[in-house]
Amino acid sequence: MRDKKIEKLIKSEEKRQAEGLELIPSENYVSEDVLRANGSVFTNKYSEGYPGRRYYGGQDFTDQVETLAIERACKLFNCKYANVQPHSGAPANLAVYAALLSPGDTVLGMDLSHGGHLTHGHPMTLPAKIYKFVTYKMKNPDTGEIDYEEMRRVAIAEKPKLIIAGFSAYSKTLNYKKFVEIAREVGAITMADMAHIAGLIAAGVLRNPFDDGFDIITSTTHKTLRGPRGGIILTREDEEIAKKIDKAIFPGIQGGPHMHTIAAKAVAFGEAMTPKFKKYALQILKNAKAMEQVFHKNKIRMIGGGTDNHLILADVFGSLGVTGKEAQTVLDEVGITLNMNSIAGDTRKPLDPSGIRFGTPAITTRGFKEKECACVAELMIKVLKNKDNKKIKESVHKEIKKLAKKFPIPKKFV
Ligand code: DSN
Repeated sequence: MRDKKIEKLIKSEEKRQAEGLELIPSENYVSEDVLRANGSVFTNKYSEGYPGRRYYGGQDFTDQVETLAIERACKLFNCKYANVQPHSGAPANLAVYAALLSPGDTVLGMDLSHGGHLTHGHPMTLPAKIYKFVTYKMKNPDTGEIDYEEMRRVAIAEKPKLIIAGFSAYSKTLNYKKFVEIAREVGAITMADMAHIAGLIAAGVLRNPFDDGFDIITSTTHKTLRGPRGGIILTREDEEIAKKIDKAIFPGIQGGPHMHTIAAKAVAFGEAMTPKFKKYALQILKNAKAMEQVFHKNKIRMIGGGTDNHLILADVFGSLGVTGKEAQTVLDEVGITLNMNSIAGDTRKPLDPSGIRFGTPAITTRGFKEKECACVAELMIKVLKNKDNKKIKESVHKEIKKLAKKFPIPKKFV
């Protein structure tokens, strides 16, 4: 590469990823095939519109790429319509709102502090300035069960047009049937934002919200699904909704689709259809359970009491007197990357909350099994309990580097 400054930074990031352990539950490593498609000449091409209906010439191959991505997405998630153009999860969610709601309409989503996502109505986001968001919460953060009675009461009182199931920091199982039941009672459309668990749903190891009657699924493509940074919107069977969503993405909120990313999405969807991917998804769950058990054994409080998916939210301040920020920093020092996170009822500020959020998608891609994951959990706790002990931190860092060396980031998944 001629740009030596950027080349150096790429190499440094490669080294950081290779030598450390990635526990941020929304991150993963892509295959060299996904990287190749993402870095391909499709980045040069403009193709506003949809396959067969474009506003620019020269679309012979872009049309084929996008059609393949759509077909694979539909097959993977068992639905009729897919829009593969969203640049990421936030525009995917915004497009659904723009397609189906009028300004001032009400949306019911999970409270951010109980695990929901910013795009489900945080006051600082654009959607919250256009629509009215109301929330549901967990009944009890120690079991993680959603308060469906309260959700129903809010839905009847507020008459939302859209009800969202989905999260970015929730480790338990949502009862999709209950969502659909409540939505039907008040005439709302249902949308599942499955960004975090898309890979687990694609592999069939977690339940597909479409099987319980959800109308729409939105997702990113880079988390457990292990594709490029990007988004998708899926519609089970309603052609009218699908048409409105297409219009909302283009020309509604986006211009030219990123065809290189769409090519990479198609590759990732292809990889996710393989038996190997199913095995990978199962291992993600087993690995998260193995980490959960170590945290249990050490009496560290986990929101929801543990995990049913790929992530764990631990109350490190309540259990160990270490703040989320301190935990994130000290674990970074020993080569473990995760993120601080607010927990339900947190009395601390978001920039130094009580919790940490971590998960197993990336280390499972590296080949970690239960044994290594339990070992990582033990090492994490050792560091958290000895955060000012230089010697202990140095020895843990050595262990982490050894593990990273033993399990290099793979290039091929199928
Ligand atoms: N930033 C993503 C996450 O880490 O969960 C969600 O958008």
